[in-house]
Amino acid sequence: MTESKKTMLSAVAPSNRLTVGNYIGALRNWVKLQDQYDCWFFSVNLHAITVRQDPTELLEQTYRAVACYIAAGIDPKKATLFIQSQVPQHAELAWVLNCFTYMGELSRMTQYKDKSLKQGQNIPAGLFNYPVLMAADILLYQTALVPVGEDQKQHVEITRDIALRMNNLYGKDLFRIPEAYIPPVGARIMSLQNPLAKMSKSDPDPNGAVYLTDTNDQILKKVKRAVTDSGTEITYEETKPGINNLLTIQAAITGKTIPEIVNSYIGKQYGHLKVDTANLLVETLGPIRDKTDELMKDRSYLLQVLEDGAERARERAGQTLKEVYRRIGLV
Ligand code: ATP
Ligand code: LTN
Repeated sequence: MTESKKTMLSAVAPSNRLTVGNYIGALRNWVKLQDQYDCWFFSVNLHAITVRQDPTELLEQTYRAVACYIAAGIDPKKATLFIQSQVPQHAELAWVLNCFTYMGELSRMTQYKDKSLKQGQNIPAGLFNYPVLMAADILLYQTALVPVGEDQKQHVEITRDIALRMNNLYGKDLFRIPEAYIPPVGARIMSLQNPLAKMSKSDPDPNGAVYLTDTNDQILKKVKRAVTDSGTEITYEETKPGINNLLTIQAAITGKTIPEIVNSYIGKQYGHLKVDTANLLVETLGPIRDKTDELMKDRSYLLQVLEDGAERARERAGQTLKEVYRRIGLV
């Protein structure tokens, strides 16, 4: 059955607890699309170490990310769930792809530019090569669709460029050329404290992001304190990034259009919009948080799912890697 379905693959870096940005921009769409595809979702701990991580925290977040996928609605009986470091082919193919990727194209990556600025003098080479490992993640599984938020679009594009380059050299059927799926609404949720910057799980200000581990009370407080704009009327326009962000969160979660939501606030104030958005987030994220906690307690179930997943992943990834080695002339 799964053979006839195209492959969908995506991942989140366990660099911290997941945010509502990760949920709306990525996870939710995996859940929505999962029945139409042969699905592979994983926790990319090798990507997480491109910036310094505390080992104990990293281990915990690596498992928690996968627990979150299941809690958000990914069915582990249908999708293959695994941890990147348990499938050595990712690092192996990444090396090969590194030899077919140009410094110039990597230095154009906006995520690299943003993240390297925060590193001071000593920028890890892994941060620069990050997109190459992501390309290996995707190409190993002959992926058709990669559902991600807008910030990752450029990385899927470089993956396509690398794949096309290698296909031209070694045969058109070596890699399937993947497409990004970017959701029409909610592809870039903004920080609650600075609505001009992307909400990010590694933001040092914990009030900028709603985490999937936050208590109901924390969610309510953070959204009520969200930075909004001058004026009082609730409208969606360029001069109101804070209000736009709250409207977008509501639209993404409820499936209503922005004009519909704006209409429902005629005559109301920013405070109403904040309270409603906060309640909506509590309703949506509360059950995911509780289910994640349950899964984290039942570690043996999670470990079993991941063990099975890693085995399937090694097998699938191994086929592609073997073919790459053969065509390149590697013993
Ligand atoms: P970090 O701060 O560690 O870079 P992050 O929050 O940016 O983390 P990633 O692990 O880089 O998260 O991203 C996981 C997925 O979530 C990707 O598909 C990414 O595009 C998506 N995503 C991340 N942040 C947002 C956001 N603010 N809005 C929408 N989607 C997002
Ligand atoms: N770079 C991605 C995480 C990631 C990913 C992937 C997403 C690593 N490998 C493969 C999709 C497909 C990010 O969101 N920071």
